Amino acid sequence: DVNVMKDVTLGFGQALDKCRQESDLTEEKMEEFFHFWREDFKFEHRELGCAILCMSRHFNLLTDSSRMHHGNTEQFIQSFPNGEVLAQQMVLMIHSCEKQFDNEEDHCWRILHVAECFKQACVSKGVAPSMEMMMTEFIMEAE
Ligand code: M21
Repeated sequence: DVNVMKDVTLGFGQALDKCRQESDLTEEKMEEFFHFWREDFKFEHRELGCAILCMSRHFNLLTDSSRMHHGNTEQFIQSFPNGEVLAQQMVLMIHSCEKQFDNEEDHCWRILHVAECFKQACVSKGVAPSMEMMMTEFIMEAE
């Protein structure tokens, strides 16, 4: 559900600062990670793919070939409140997106395409959190 997705996004987003430098993702390209859910967000910067790669590594969510580690990813999602309601579905959605872009050899570009595909899947299934929700929670957490 949308609330779980909101929490997972904010949790995953905690690694953004750590990953900015090595991915060259400037604040101009993405201010905060939750902007991912903006309706008009453009998946055009390879740096964002590199940042998601770095963030995923930070949480140990990738295999040696930089594909999603299913078990660790499921556990990561389950570590959030009610995460178990979404864990399997998210892993399946990401995996089906991965399969569509498996021929892309550049990890950063591939992960950027997978991320965009995953977002579209979330929107169609009605599990994408609204920007209003994301911003409210983000501000509350900062206070
Ligand atoms: C729900 C929170 C954040 C979403 C982030 C991006 C998800 C993109 C998944 C990329 C997984 C990388 C797979 C590598 O083949």
